[in-house]
Amino acid sequence: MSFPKGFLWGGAVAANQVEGAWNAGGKGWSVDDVATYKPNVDVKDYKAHVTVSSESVKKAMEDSDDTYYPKRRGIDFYHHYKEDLALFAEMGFKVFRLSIAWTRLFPTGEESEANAEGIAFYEDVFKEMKRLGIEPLVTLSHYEMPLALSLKYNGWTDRRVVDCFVRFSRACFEHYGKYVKYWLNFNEVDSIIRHSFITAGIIPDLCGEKGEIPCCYQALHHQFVAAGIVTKLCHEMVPDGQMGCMLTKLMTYPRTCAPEDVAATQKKNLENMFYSDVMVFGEYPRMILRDLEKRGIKIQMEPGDLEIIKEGTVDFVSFSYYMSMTESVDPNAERTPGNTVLGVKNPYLASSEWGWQVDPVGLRISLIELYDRYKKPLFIVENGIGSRDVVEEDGSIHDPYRIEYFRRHFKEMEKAIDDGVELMGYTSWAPIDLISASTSQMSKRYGFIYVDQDDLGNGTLKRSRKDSFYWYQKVIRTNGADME
Ligand code: BGP
Repeated sequence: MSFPKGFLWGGAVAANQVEGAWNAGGKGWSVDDVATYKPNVDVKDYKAHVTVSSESVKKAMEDSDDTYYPKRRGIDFYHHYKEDLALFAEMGFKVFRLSIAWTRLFPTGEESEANAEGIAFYEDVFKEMKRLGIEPLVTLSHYEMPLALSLKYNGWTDRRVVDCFVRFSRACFEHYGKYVKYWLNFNEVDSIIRHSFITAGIIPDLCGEKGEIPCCYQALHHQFVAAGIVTKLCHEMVPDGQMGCMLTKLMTYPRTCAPEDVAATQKKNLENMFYSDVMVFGEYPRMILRDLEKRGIKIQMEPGDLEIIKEGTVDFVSFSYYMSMTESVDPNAERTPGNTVLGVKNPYLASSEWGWQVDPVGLRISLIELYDRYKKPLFIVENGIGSRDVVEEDGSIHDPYRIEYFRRHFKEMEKAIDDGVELMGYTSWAPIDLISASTSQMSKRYGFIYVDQDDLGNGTLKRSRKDSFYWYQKVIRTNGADME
């Protein structure tokens, strides 16, 4: 068996990492607009890159020089979207995943009406996609909270943000429901524990005595409630609308077969899947609630919350997959970074320059595990490798390492499909070079399309096709039959 007919091949980006034009068209400040590029900080120390304080946010807002705030400029997709979509169409994309910047529609998050210019921008984007025959897959929230909500309410820790998000989602369904059938609620909903600011607008020093972690769980509960409400809304407002959840699939193996290592690994994997468990099964897992209780973390719930969560379960399960790691109870075990995590090194795997361990078989294991657990169609909505590329004198870009990464992962997807997994589609991260979510680097490149811009924003923004562009085009054309 090979890839099913109609398999949705494509690519994925997020508004804050590509659009730029951060203050154009009536857009308000978003949390990403204060994300800082830190050239002197080790790129493997992800925490140092994603951590903020009231002080650093204030300093960034006062800084009108955008050099060290790359997400403000992105790759200027805002003005290049026609050219970029044409390149995706040339590769044969069936689907393109993008997000809607909340602050383009609601600059502070609290306006009663959506900003007309913002509405018009995405409408044009979707019309162009339809013209090109590319199906949109839209993430409602991909690290794009209005900064005003973060400063006023400490982000999602405050219940009132649920209403703001529902108003935003309603506007999206109302205006774009005729173009968009596939929706995702929160990108990597589990990431709140790893970077609470970009995921949920939480500024740790505003959490007071309570501390950051309890704030994260409270915010998460609000996101679960919001997810339940908007899933129902999507079903009511969007013809054939489907809502998916989205998790970071952090594959963890036991470092040894010592039962203690296996037990520690099991705990880690259960914690990783807790978020999608809630959105698929419509209830908090008992063991997670018990764990929170033991840690003294109390979530404030309002009457009716659990019913909302129960009634608003998702239609499909999507996830990102980049790397795997191992777990060990040995405190001296050597560690390595992954996607905003620190895990124990696996001696059988090679790592990217950023320390992420490349593990295609782990993708197959993840697909089987998630399908067996949820029995819902799966969608891989992020997968790729960040690498430095070299532009040759003649302008060509040879990236065999990228082709190799994708080929090995696609072969494992094919095996999982052959084993019976229902896989709707695949969107690579990212089809075009963009600003890194964690380190705000431009030089950590993921694309099939090269963008001429460096970490400080120098460059012409010219788009060029890498070798991998033609390779992915062939894969799509043959629906995965030719990966050579
Ligand atoms: C995921 C995020 C993306 C993306 C990707 C790669 O966790 O959903 O936004 O950027 O990771 O991470 P990075 O950009 O840090 O290399």
